Amino acid sequence: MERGTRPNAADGNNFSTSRRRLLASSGLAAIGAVMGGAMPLTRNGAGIPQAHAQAAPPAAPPSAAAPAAGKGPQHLKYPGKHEGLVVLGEKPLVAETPESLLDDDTTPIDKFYIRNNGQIPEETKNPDAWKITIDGEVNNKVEITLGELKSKYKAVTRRMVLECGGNGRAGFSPPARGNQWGNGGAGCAEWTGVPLADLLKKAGLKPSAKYTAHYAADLHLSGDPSKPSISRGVRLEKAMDPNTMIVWAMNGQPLPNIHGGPVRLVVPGWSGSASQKWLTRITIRDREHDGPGMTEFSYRTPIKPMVPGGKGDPANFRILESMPVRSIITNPANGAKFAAGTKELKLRGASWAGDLTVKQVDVSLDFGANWQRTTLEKPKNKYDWQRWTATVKLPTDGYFEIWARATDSKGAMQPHLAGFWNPQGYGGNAMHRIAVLVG
Ligand SMILES: Nc1nc2c(c(=O)[nH]1)N[C@H]1C(S)=C(S)[C@@H](COP(=O)(O)O)O[C@H]1N2
Ligand SMILES: [Mo]
Repeated sequence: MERGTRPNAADGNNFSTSRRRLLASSGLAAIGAVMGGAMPLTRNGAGIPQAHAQAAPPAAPPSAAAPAAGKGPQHLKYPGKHEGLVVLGEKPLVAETPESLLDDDTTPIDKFYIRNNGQIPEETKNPDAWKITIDGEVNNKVEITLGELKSKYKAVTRRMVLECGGNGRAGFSPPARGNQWGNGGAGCAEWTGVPLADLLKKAGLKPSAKYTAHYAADLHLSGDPSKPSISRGVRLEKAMDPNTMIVWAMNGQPLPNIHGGPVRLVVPGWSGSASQKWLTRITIRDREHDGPGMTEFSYRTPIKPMVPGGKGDPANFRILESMPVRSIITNPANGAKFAAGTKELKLRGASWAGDLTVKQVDVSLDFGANWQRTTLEKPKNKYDWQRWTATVKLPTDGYFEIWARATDSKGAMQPHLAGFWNPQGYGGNAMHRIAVLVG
């Protein structure tokens, strides 16, 4: 299909439902077409999605994006999880939280996104007997049960963002491979556990120690027990950061099985894939890890920018680490309707910036011509997200898009569109946009 004939080619990553529908109907044929033709330019991020232009949006359904004719998003049916979550994949199970469901200061467990790469293991009946091993480039191999970990080490609780490395992927054009996340592959929960550094100190790192390799109990989709479903790792510096934790509780509850219970890693600020669920073993290596999720285009981005839709050379890619700055509008929901004569809107949102903090969040009602600074809260602790609020005046009734744009502590701002295209779509942090109708 030609780019120009794609009816929804202008929809932004926040209007991901129509985009997913588009993807479902066209498959990935667009990539081939684009590569065979002229050099593609990055798609214009502005514009009104069809569903909004044609019909009045519905009053804030939990799915946020306005369903047009045909099938809307598929909602999650999973014990203990909110039905507003949108299924991006069933095998493995992947579900996204619409931005408007991320309106709590602390993301409740039922609203927290789900990302699996393999089979979900059965819930353990005896969590305290769960064993974790630390081996490799250490002086003393450590084998410890969760029960011992809880009783022998000092527990800490921190509110920290967990974000999938592919968050924002739906903004890429041509489409990048993988789950088409809007901005809801993220959540901010209270995690309780011990710093990984405490265990690594106990094990005693050899001078050769450089990198971690994480292993878990979930089976590969194929069922082959010799293949990890995913096995990522981090540089030792990140592993020794006191905020990198082995956790067993989420929002004060025992860590649910679906989120990696009884015990997982939380490596805040970096791609969520490093935060191994159902953690069984950490092997310390003398070089960068090479498990599934560490090679080729997987969680790796180009060293020099590549042609969108082009074929990359893995030799020019490096591993993805800190996530980029992002803000979301959590209230109102995309598609919200307000009574005629409404003079102002109260906006709420959240923002975060990987290893950095957020310096400011601005909002625009006129496609970026004018920006208004929001009131931004401080994080509770490092890696917490920062909530923001704003009251915006409406000049008239009518159709408005609200755009939100965060700036990180180093001055980097969210771009208008997902740039720096890469085959698996990492680093897409286009500013969030919603549409509302007044009157
Ligand atoms: N064992 C294991 N750990 C894993 C994964 C997995 O598939 N298996 N997925 C990773 C990815 S890609 C992400 S984004 C987060 C998602 O955590 P959540 O499902 O609790 O939101 O877990 C990470 N840890
Ligand atoms: Mo992820």
